[in-house]
Amino acid sequence: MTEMNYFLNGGNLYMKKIAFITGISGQDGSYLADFLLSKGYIVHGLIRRSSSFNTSRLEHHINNPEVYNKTFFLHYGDLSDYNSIYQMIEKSQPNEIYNLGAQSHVRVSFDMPVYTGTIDGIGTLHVLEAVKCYQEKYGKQIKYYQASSSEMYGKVQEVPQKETTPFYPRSPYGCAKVYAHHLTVNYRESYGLHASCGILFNHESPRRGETFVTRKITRAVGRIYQGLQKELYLGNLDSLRDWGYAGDYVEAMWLMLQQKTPDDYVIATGQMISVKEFLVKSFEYAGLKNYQDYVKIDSKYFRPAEVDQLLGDSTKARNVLGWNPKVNIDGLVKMMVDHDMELAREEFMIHHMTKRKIDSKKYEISYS
Ligand code: NDP
Ligand code: GDR
Repeated sequence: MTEMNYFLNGGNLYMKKIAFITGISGQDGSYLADFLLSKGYIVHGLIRRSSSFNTSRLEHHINNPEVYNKTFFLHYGDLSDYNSIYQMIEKSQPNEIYNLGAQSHVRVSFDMPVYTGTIDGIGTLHVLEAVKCYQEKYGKQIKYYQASSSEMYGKVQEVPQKETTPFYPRSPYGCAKVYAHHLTVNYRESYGLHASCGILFNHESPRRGETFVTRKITRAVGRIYQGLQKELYLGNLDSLRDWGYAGDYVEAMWLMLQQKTPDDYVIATGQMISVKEFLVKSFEYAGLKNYQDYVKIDSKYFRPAEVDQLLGDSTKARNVLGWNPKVNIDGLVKMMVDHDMELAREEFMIHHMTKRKIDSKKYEISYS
């Protein structure tokens, strides 16, 4: 234990809280790491070995010598590998675990159903089992957060969806998340784990993966504006989603683990718009009036079964956790388009300086 593990408050010395995050290199994991470090936590994260860099969202911590390997640590492991999970828990001795790691792309889950089930379903079981074994061995409680999803509601049984709405998943991803959700509830009821599920509706940001529809759109807007891309290929424009801002949603995860009693909560804005409306808002905000001039439909982006609409009722989270989203849909569009206009401007400058020919197809083709 070094002085980094303690903090002073009112003349008293306190231990810093320790958090362990799976999926730390993803959108939510990176925002959660920022949030917990700002609250004085020591943060440990699981990353996968990859042949290329997969830590770009964490560079600000990795490049900060005040933080890296002092209050912010990364460890190699994989959700498919129980051993790596248990060892990491033993090594970091966390107070809180946030299980955010997943194959999180719904369309891809139809191509890789077994892998998705293994990571999102059995991977969750690995973490829960490791927490249970650690608690039994050391007698120390670890609070557990499970990244459940609005995709569990799939073919929605009521509108809006709340904690008591029955699940009807429509993809291997949704099915795996239902299994992981029920496992978490079961470990809470069977072994008394302080385990909570956040049923989060879609949340986005400038750090959103570029094959999710909102980011795919805002990236294209920036590149079309700069003349780097001519067309944007999309699938179903009629789906309706309740889109919020990821920065707001990670706060809700943390609030759940600060409660005396574990429970499950819907986290959503309560506003729903279509993919088409998101398109119009993004193109118009950038000053590109007619999205139809650029957008083409490609059937490869359709899913074998679609989730037509998702709208969340987060009354419970607002009342019990005191959680409220700060960013609405227009704020989200502005934040993402502003960011991606700047990114595309930098890309254009690189083309300009290196006199490299612009290959618009390079930006137009994506797999999901
Ligand atoms: P991302 O896809 O951005 O991040 C997923 C993370 O999981 C990445 O760090 C990824 O690592 C990691 N991961 C993938 N496979 C494995 C594996 N086999 N072992 C260990 N880690 C793995 O997802 P988000 O940040 O958007 O979402 C976080 C969680 O919340 C996920 O569980 C997702 O299903 C869930 N969720 C997300 C919602 C959203 O709208 N964003 C809504 C509801 C739930 P790498 O960087 O190497 O790929
Ligand atoms: P979703 O997000 O499936 O809701 O899952 P995504 O952005 O992939 O799709 C939203 C809707 O847009 C339609 N769509 C397209 N989607 C993608 N990815 N690419 C396209 O070109 C395209 N064209 C239209 C989709 O059909 C869909 O209806 C996200 C993930 O973050 C999950 O991990 C999370 O659990 C849920 O949100 C809540």
